Amino acid sequence: MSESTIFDKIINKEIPATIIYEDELALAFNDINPQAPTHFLVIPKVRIATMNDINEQNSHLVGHLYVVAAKIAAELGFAEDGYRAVMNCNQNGGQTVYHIHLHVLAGKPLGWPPY
Ligand code: D5M
Repeated sequence: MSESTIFDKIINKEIPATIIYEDELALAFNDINPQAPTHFLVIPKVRIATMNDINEQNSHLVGHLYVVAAKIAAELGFAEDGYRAVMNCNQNGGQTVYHIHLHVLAGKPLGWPPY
C-alpha cells in the first residue's frame, strides 16, 4: 500500500477537483464517478489509510467528516429528503483509494442492500 494517494494531490491542489467545502481538517469534493445525482467525498486532510486505522487518537477527524457532510447536506438542501453516507473498507468493502473518505450520495431514493 503506497504512502500517499491521489487524494493527497487533490488536497495539495496538484490536480483539479470540484471542491465544495474546505477547512483546516477536511476537504469535500465531487466524486469523479458519481453514483447518484449528488455524490461527493469528504476526506480528512491527514491520511488515514482505512477504517481499520481509526483509533482513539484520530477519531475526532472521523466525527468531523460527518459534521461536514451534514453541514453540506443542509446547505445544498437535501438534508430533509435524506441521503446516505458510507465508508468502504478494503477489498470486500469496495475501497479503491487508501485514504479514508465518506461517500455522500443524495438526490434520489437509494437502494438497499447495496448489491
Ligand atoms: O471510492 C473512491 C472514490 O474516489 C471513487 O468513487 C472515485 C473517486 N475518485 C477517484 N479519483 C478521483 C478524483 N481524482 N476526483 C474525484 N473523485 C475521485 P472507494 O470507496 O475507495 O472505492
